[in-house]
Amino acid sequence: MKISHADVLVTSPGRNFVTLRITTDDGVVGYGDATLNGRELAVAAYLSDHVVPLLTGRDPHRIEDTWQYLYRGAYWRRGPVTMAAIAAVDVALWDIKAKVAGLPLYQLLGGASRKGALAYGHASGFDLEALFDSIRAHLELGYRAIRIQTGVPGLDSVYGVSASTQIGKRYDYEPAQRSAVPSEEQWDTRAYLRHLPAVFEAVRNEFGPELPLLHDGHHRMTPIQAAKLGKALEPYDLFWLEDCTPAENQEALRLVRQHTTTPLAIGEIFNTAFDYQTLITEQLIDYVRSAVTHTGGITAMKKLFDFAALYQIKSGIHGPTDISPVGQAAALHLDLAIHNFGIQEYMRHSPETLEVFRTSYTFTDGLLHPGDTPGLGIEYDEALAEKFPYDPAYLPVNRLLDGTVHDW
Ligand code: GCO
Ligand code: MG
Repeated sequence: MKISHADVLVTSPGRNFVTLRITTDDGVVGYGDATLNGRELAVAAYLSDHVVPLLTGRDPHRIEDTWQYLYRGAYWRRGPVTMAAIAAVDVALWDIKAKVAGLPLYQLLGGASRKGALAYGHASGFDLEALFDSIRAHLELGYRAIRIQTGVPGLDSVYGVSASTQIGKRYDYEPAQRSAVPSEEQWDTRAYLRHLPAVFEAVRNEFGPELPLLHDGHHRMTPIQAAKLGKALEPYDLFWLEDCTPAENQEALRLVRQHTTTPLAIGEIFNTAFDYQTLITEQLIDYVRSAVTHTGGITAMKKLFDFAALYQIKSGIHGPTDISPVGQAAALHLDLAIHNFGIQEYMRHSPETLEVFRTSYTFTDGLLHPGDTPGLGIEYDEALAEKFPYDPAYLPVNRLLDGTVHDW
């Protein structure tokens, strides 16, 4: 069996996605997600110009060899563009292998370790009333774990709640907007730190002690600020506090860890296991947040989770809507199979997205299941996809109140 050709498919049904489709000489087709929010065309070009020409004629079953060939063979390693491109090839090859075997992909990864993957959704509201309504709506949808984000007094727009409407229109359900340049948001960490504990107190008073609650700090705090927040949130028993610091400086998390027992999740912007080396070996985090799409695919993620498992660290795979249904399906097969599963993010794609990408995954009683269709369980409607041409969209840029650019 040989790879006969591969196509890079760019579409925008509600938001922009890049998909790699690999076809074998006997007509088996595999899909991989290569979407990098706000930098989509860089990955599309990397694939079309430098990866697709290398795939023709290769044996699609040699997944590990192809992964190493693209990673080591490029000489220039790592980085979000390279690793998203490698991920797309890797996931497409796993899709092909599982289709040839006639099995859902999770069976090739060791089989099911659980009934389904506990999912968390995103509740948000500028004020408490809106937040409570959003939590209730998520509970009605069947979610059994919920991330909460609110407004901060004095700030007009805050990550996770609502996008500023200064430029372009709001784009799908997330902060990126369709526009030629990014919008700008404001930030004040001290105001946020003063406000957030009271939000958690109110939510616990209203919804009780059992509901798993999560929160995303989105890389905005210094280590000592993160330590302070983790400590202040301890009475509210968070499932996790996510991305409390930018975390490129892995040693910085020692300080956070010394001061708080609030569980920590990090890694959605990381792209290799090396980004986690200190965090994992020193047990400075509790959950690995990488996306299959941005961290080299199934092959790399399985190794990363096995490494984390040695240190009792669990998975919390990144699953916002900027991961396509292909990337989400890949995550669900891993979630079902690995032993150290923690939780899966599930934001839900728009109806337009789900018409282009038809999925076999299900959400029942708060648990996601990848389905039992051979392969990943994704079909791509190319004719429909072509009706949604690429349209630029960017995540916002963040500034402190004095104008200084800050982590978004
Ligand atoms: C999350 C993330 C997303 C990111 C988005 C950027 O936890 O889901 O923080 O909301 O902001 O993926 O493209
Ligand atoms: Mg996040």
